[in-house]
Amino acid sequence: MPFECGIIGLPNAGKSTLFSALTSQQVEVGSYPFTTIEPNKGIVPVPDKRLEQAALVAGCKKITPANLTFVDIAGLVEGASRGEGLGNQFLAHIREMDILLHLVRCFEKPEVARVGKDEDPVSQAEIVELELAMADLASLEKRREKIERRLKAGDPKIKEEYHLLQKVMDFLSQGILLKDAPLSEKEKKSIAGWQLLTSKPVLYVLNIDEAYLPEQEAREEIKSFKTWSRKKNAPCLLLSASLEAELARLEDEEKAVFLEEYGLKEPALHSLIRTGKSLLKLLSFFTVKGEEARAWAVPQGTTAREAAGKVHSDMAKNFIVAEVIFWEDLVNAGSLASAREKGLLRQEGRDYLVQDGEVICFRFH
Ligand SMILES: Nc1nc2c(ncn2[C@@H]2O[C@H](COP(=O)(O)OP(=O)(O)O)[C@@H](O)[C@H]2O)c(=O)[nH]1
Ligand SMILES: [Mg+2]
Repeated sequence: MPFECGIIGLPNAGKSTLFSALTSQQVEVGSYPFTTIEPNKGIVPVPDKRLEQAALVAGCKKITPANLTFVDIAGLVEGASRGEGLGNQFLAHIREMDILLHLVRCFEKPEVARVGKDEDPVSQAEIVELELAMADLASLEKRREKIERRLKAGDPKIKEEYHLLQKVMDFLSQGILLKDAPLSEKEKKSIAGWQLLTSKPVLYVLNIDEAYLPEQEAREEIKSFKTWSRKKNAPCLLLSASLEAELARLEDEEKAVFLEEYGLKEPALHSLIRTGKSLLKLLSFFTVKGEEARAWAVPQGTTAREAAGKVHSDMAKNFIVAEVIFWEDLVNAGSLASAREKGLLRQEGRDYLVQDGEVICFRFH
């Protein structure tokens, strides 16, 4: 299953506009356009030039990029944590996501109603984050009741969990999201299973008016939003969703002209995917087998055996050895056979930590 990135934000922030732009955008990787699994879910291939080059020298005709799934989550309204609007249903969707793209409105359009009393982006983002924090507090409250019953029954093992729970609830009550809270690695691991909304990594995206693009550095509300997100140590990207949607409809040549006109280097999708990948702490390894070159996105710290299991569970079970070469060394060698002859393929055991950009041939029984 590809990693899932949920697009959240207030109603009319431009979430659906961005979603359709992202999922209909042809990325220049092979001929694999996005696939829609559900109306609000779109699988987007991760553009990767390294895979294309490795495929070329390995003689693979088919290129299968790694994927990222984007999910357009129905709008959040104030009070969602108390069940307002789509309330609980909406929160359940967010719970399944690996990462959140928090889209914040920063465009003028008098005919499109603003939700939230305050106009400025920071206040809008804070409304959403407060709802997420309240939802977490509500679910932690339920957990606390259960734990208190076990404490009364004299279960000593539960004490540590109870302290952590109190600590985490204190942070939330102070308006600190758990992703920003000073917790130890051990504590983070313990709460990972609690399915909390505010512990998910967040990428802030400011949906700016296309008229602001040339003067974006000068605008106060943009500057203060950037400062706010920097304080939280979170990445923040700027884009115009409606411009991206227009861009997505164009042919390649027209696209280049359009990008230049607005002084943009590339479609926002590319930087979104890059930022998403680094936020998720993912790396890509490649397999070139027969006709197919394929990229696999896995968490940093994945072992050779785990990587094999990603390709096929039997390969992990019957793992013998991984033959590893950095993609660029393969490209320089000209072919897999020549790389092997020159002894450029390293033999690595099951516990070897896979590195980003490696081409791997797995040997198994
Ligand atoms: N000017 C401008 N309008 C936008 C932009 N993004 C969305 N809109 C408009 O805002 C309205 C709400 O957008 P939508 O994507 O449905 O918002 P959602 O409720 O967050 O899904 C629509 O009328 C869009 O055309 C933008 O970047 N610039
Ligand atoms: Mg929508």
